[in-house]
Amino acid sequence: MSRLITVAAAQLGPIEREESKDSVVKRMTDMMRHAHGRGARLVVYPEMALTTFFPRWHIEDEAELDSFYETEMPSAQTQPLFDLSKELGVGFYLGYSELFHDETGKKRRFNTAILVNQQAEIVGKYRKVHLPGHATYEPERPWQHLEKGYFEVGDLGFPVFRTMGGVMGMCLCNDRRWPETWRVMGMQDVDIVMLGYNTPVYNSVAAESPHLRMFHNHVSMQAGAYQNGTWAVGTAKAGMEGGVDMMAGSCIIAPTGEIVALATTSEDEVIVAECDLDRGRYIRDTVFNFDQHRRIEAYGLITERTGAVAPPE
Ligand code: CDV
Repeated sequence: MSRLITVAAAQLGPIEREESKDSVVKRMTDMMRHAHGRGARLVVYPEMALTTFFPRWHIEDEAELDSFYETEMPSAQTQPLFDLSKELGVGFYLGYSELFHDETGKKRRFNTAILVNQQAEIVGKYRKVHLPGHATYEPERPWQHLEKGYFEVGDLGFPVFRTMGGVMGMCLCNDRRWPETWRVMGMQDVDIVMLGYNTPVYNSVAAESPHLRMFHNHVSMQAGAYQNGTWAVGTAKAGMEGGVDMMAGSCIIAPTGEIVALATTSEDEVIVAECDLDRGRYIRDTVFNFDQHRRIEAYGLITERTGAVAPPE
């Protein structure tokens, strides 16, 4: 039996600080309809899809900061996405900022993604593990990247979920640059890794051309896909947002590492590809047959050591 699923990446153009969540959700449901019209049964939205990328600002007012987070999912504001998902039979990946109080009453904040199936049920959750940036205000930066201050490190690992005819995995933005992210899901026989990203076109702390940054964006995902024989869907929040130019380049990547669909704008844009979930099987059975070829006795440092240590001179 063939395992085909048509997948869309629904890239969002800029979301300004003042834009309401209702307005953003309307843009997202418009794209879900468009994707469905092109045959998609699964739509991947960006990281922090419901708001502007607020970690670029040092926000001292706690109430204002909280306004960027979701305390329930679905909520009245996000319900239209779930209603349309059910009506059309389209699953989706959604990145958002999660806020809740734990059993001790402590406020918890995570950079989160959920997976919703074609019956509009939440079937998976992921909390971002690799948080880039810094924890406190750094005046020398042209813009802030306060993810380490606004979120805790994800506490769910990299789970995968058997749904919509395949084994589905999720990560978020900076995670895509780390081979460990991909391999942990590869070790669970993942078929599609979905991820949203918010990446400035320019590096605020080092000289790096936009061309090189787009190369690193794509090469990370292409390598992760190929080395684990999995599809990858990377969806940007793009364009000039809050005075910072954000990278586009949303793409769907085959298990061969080839980009099969690529966004050409920095605006709201839907790209679509038919994904054969068995396309990567030959890779997983041959060159990356983990069971035959991995040598875990040589990989100990990967989990024993965090930072690199050079041998003595
Ligand atoms: N949202 C992110 O995780 N952005 C990072 C930037 C700051 C480098 C990224 O890896 O794209």
